[in-house]
Amino acid sequence: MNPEFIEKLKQTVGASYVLTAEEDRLQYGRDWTRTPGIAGAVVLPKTTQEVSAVLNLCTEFKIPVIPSGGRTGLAGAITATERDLALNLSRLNRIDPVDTLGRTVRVQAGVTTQALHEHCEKEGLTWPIDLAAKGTSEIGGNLSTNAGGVRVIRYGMARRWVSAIQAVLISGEVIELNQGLEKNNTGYDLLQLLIGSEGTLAVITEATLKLCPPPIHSRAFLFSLRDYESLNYVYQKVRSAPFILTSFEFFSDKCLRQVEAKLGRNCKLEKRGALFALIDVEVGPYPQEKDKMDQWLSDLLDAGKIEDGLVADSSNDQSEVWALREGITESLQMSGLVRKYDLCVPVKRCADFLKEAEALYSNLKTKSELFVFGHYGDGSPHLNFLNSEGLSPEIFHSEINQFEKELYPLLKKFHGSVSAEHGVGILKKNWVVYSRSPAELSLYRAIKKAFDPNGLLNPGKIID
Ligand code: 2HG
Ligand code: ZN
Repeated sequence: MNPEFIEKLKQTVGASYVLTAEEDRLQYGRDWTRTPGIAGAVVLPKTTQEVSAVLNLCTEFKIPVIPSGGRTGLAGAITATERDLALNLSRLNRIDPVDTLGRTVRVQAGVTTQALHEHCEKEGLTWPIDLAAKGTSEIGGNLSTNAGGVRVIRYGMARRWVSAIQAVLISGEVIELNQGLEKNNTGYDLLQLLIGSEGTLAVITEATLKLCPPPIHSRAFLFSLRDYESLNYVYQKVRSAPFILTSFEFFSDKCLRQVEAKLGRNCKLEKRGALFALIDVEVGPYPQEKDKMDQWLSDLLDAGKIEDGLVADSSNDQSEVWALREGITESLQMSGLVRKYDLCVPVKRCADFLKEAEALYSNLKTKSELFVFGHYGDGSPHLNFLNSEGLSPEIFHSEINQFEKELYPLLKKFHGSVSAEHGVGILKKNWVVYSRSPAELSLYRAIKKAFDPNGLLNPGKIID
C-alpha cells in the first residue's frame, strides 16, 4: 500500500492505530465465514472526525475502503484484498445515557450488541434485537446488515429500531439522518437506505436506537417432534394461542447432537424426534395468564403430536435451552469447513420447501453433512453443510456448488430470498438475481454511483 498514504493515516489517527503486520491484516480482512481475505492495512479511528479524515484520504489516494465492526458477519461482506484499507470502527464505543422519556439511546458504531443490552437493562428498557453473536457483534454492523436474530417474529429486524443515523460519505462529509424524530415525512428515507447497505454507500458512525420495555415474564418451551408435519402443527397452535410469541426456532436432532458433542451441553429431553421447536413467549400478569397458558400446553400435549417437551421458567433454565440453539453455529465452526445458506420463504410454505431441499440433498449423495435450523416462525431456515468427512476443500466446494445450482431455482419456485438476514456480501452476490429483478438491480447501480462515484466503498459487495 502507498507509503505516503500510510504515513498520512498515521498522522490522522496515531501510528499505533494503523496496523500493517500480516496477522492483523488477516484478522481484519475476513469475517466469521473465514472466506479468504487480507487487507492491505488496517486503521482503527476513535472519532467520527477521524473516520471523516480517513475517508477523505481514501478519496484523495483512490484507496478502496472496507468498514467493519465485530466481524461476525456470515456473507463475506468485509472480505478484503491487499488493495483495500480495512476501516474498523470498534474503538468508537461511546454509549450515552438512556433517554427514558423518548425511549432511545445514542450509541457509536463500535458498541457491542450485548454492551448495549446491559446498558439499557439498568433503565428497564431494551433494544430488542437479539442475536447469537451479540457478545461480539457491533451496532454499526447490526445496522449495515439490518440484523435479524431470534425475535424477529415479535419485534422485526434492526431497521425498525433506529431513529437517527450519523454516517460519513466517501468524500469525508458527515451526514445526520432523521435526528431521532418519530415522524419525518420529508421525502426519501436515506436512513433506511443505509440500513442493510453493507457499508457500500456510507460508513455508519453513530445511531439513535429505539428501545422498549422487556417482557415482564417469559417462558421457553422445547418440544421434540417427529417431522415437519408436527412442527407445522405446533406452529399453528402457537399462532392461535392466548399469549404473545417472541421466538419460534427449530433445529434438527443432528444439530443438537453436534452442540452436545462439541460444546458439552446437554438436552434434558428423553424422547427425541428428528426435529426440535424452541419457542419463547411473553406471559402477562401471573397467575391468571400462566393458568391460561398451562391449559393451552396440556391441550397441546394431549393432541399426541409431541414426542417430549419441557418448559423453562427460570432465567437459568431458559439460558440452558437457548444455549442449545445458540451454540449450533459455533459447534459447526469447530468441526471443519462449513457452507451456509440463509434463506427465506413464505412462512406457510417453509416445511414444504425444507422437505424439497432435503430431497435435493439426498439425491446428490454428497459426503457433506447437512444441518438444518433457524427461524421457522419467520420462514427463515439456515442450511449448513459441514465437510465432516474431511474432503479436500475443492471437492467439498464443488459438491456444494452442485447442490446450490439446484437449490436456488427451487427457492425461486417458492418466491424466496437468497439472503434472509446475513446480507449479500460476496458470497451471495452471484445469486441476487434470484431475489431481485433487473429493474431493481439497475436502481441499485444508480444509487451506488450517487453515493460512491469512484467505487471506493466496500467495492464488489452486493453488486459489481
Ligand atoms: C443464527 O440464526 C445465525 O444462529 C447463524 O443467523 C446461522 O450459522 C448460521 O448459518
Ligand atoms: Zn439466523
